[in-house]
Amino acid sequence: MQRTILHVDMDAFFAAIEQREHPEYRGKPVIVGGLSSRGVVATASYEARRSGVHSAMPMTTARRRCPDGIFVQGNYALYRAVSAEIFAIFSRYSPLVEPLSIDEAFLDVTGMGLLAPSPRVLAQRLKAEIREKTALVASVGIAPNKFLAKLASDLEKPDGLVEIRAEDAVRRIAPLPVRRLWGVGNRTEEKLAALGIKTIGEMQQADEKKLARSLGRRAAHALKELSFGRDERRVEPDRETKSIGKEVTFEHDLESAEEAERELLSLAEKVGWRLRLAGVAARTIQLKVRRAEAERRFSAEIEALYTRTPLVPNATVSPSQG
Ligand code: TTP
Ligand code: MG
Repeated sequence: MQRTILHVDMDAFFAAIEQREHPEYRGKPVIVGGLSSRGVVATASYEARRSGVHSAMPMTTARRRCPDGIFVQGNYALYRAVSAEIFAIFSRYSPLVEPLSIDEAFLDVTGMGLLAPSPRVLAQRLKAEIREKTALVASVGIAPNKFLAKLASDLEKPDGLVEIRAEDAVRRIAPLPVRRLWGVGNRTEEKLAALGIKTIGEMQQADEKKLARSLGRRAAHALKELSFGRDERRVEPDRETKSIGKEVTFEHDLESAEEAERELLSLAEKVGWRLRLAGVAARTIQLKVRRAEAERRFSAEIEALYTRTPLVPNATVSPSQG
């Protein structure tokens, strides 16, 4: 049966809440995040994004790019409360709501024909209700599966409402960069570029056997499927937490691999504690290292550290640079 999935994602969530709370911030570049010299940007209003400010950027860079910005530490208790309000609205549109983060979710609205004459009208009502009740703006994607719905919600942000129909999917997504495919990060993107694959359309044309030699059979197959807009994953409302982690930002750079190793051990202990507390085991370990912009001296040593033998059987250690 053809499914109808909505992906809803709030626009500039933390920054939009700040602009709602402080009318004098409206229409201005607002940057929310850690304000210490080591802070990072949590998010930025669309006005600030025009100056090149974005999530996860060091706050010092954001200040340089946007000297006239309004910089705020943020009120996380308020953001969580607003998130709860939004999820309460989602639950009025479908019993199948899968939260993805504080401001986004999948809604399986298959067979919700009684609620609205079409999925588009349903999505318009959802957006209107969010706006009325929270004075915030959401972008919505409508599609026959999760992958396409998430992609669609992002296409015309902010205040987007994009529907990708099954019959148009292959053609609609062909011009987009391969990065849009789920699971394609920096490293895969590079490997694909080496094979001359930059767009989803080129992925559609690619020879799967050749792809498999570079990426492995499973990844090659998964990417081929996605490139044709095929994705069978269900919306899982009661999905449990899939990851447990701990991260810290240091006031001063770590100066040696020994120091890095000590911190790593301490982080690993904390994560281990949380895993035991939750009574779960993990399969994949991801390590995120942020390097000082001007200071890359020890990066090779640290790299050697975190690409060492995986800590648990079957674990994959995937370094990701913040
Ligand atoms: P996003 O939905 O990724 O970003 P956004 O809502 O600010 O902007 P948009 O969706 O319009 O592109 O994340 C939701 C919130 O999560 C964001 O407002 C702040 C927080 N966040 C972080 O704290 N750090 C991050 O690196 C990211 C990406 C988000
Ligand atoms: Mg968002």
